[in-house]
Amino acid sequence: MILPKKLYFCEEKKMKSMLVGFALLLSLLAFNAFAAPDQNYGGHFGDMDTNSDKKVTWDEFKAFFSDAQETKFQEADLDKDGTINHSEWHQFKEKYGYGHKQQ
Ligand SMILES: [Ca+2]
Ligand SMILES: [Ca+2]
Repeated sequence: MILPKKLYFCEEKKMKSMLVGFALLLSLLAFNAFAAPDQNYGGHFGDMDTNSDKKVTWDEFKAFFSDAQETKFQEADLDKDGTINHSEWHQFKEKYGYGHKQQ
């Protein structure tokens, strides 16, 4: 079926407003994800370091925390060598108040 040109134009406009709506919805979802409370990164270093090389890699980190954020990993990696060592981990936990519950 061949549509008149004017109708094509209408459809295109509709598509555009749908796309705008979709983009709005996506940004709302993104905002909600951002506003959601942080995961509690209160793990013990030894539990995260599954191969016991005294370094926690991103792979170990995300295996330990199911919804780990890479930004948090990078933040904890103070010397930016791509792994988290014991002291970096403690500084990270202290900064956010994770852990240090049992004393
Ligand atoms: Ca390790
Ligand atoms: Ca590091």
